[in-house]
Amino acid sequence: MRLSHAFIPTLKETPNEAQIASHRLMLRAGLVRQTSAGIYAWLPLGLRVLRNIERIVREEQDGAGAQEILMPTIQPAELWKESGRYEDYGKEMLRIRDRHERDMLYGPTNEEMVTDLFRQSVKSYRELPQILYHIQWKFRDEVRPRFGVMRGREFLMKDAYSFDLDHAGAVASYRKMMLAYMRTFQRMGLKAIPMEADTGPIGGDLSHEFIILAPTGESQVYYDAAFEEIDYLSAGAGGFSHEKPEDLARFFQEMTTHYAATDEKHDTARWDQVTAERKREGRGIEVGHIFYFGTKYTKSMGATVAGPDGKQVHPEMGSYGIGVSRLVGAVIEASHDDAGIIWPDSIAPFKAAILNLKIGDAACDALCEQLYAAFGGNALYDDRTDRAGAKFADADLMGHPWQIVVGPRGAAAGKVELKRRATGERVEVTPAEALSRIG
Ligand code: 5CA
Repeated sequence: MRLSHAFIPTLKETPNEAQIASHRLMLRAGLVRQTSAGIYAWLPLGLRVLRNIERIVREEQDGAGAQEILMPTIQPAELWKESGRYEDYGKEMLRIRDRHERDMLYGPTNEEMVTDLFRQSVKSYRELPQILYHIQWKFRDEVRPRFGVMRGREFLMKDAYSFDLDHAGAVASYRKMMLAYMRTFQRMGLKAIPMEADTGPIGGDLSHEFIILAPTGESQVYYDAAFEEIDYLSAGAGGFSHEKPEDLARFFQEMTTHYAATDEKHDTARWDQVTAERKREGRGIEVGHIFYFGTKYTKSMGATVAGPDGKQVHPEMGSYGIGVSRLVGAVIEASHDDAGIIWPDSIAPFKAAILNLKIGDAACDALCEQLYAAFGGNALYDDRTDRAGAKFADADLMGHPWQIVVGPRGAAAGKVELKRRATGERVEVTPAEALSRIG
């Protein structure tokens, strides 16, 4: 993308309404714009990040054996009347009436709808287990939407739903999803800690929140630093495979042995047993939440399958959410400095920015064009006629992992300056060397 014609409306001033770093930076770097309270339009730079997060979430869900579907945002009220949640959900639910006076709603979550799809089609225990997921916009009429996309009213969620014949199967699905989550967050450069949680309006009796530390988090959290040392991605010794039940058991054991709790579940007696240098505490942001609730929905909505003995049984369910749009803000909370965003490579909107310090200089222009072509669309080319200082500031603000700075003196000698955003480290290299380092 060429910056001279890109729709990336950066702001010099800090917007008044933004109270936290991620909200400020998302507005200043031109990622999003608010269109109503808690509702945002995603502009090209923000959308590219959102898509990258979606891609990682999707790869890990697929890798764990979940199947992608796409359910609508608008749901019929009848389904929610069946489960009993139509009244319970209260004012958070946006209720809509269509031209035939039918009660509809903008989905805040999809337990009812997925249970309906399941009961229409799955008839035998032989078809189990099933894990279905989608990545779809939700609406919750939050009392206090705030902090930009972190607590929006409309937000993008990945929600998965598991169906198993019995409790043991449901527990295996729960553990599989938990492992997929730890892998997902690690790939985004986040240290997310699973913490036992309350189940709230989703219901059930087993639940974990996935929390990352950030000063602006909404709850106080406590955990053992042991979590920070675990590598969920390595397949070798110590790695976990979601296909082996013994690995899943070992994984779950590890996730539940080390201490981790939010304020509500904090146990000072257990916390006192964690040695001082391993204690981590601070504010936490919830980026995911998983629930096991057994037959809550299959019973209330009459979903059954024929069991091995021919008798009808209600499958056991769990649901598994990731705040996809919230993650954009959460990653920024975890990774920024005074100058701007610092994107992890895996979700950055572009691999690199190319800064042409002298537009019109034949050597600079030629070199930049050559580099830009080599990225095949995965670089942002700053081809504006602005001063160098403005280009540096915008590149830092937008947070590209790499900056390739092309000035007239260097270009004449066939050299560029390569800057790593995270460390500030700069080296003078040939364009070929810059490309190979960026990879
Ligand atoms: N049905 C279950 C799991 S699929 C569910 O809805 N869980 S949830 O309510 O915990 O939401 C899942 C995730 O969505 C949360 O962990 C959070 O990361 C994100 N989320 C929830 N509410 C909001 C909101 N108002 N704005 C942005 N993200 C949100």
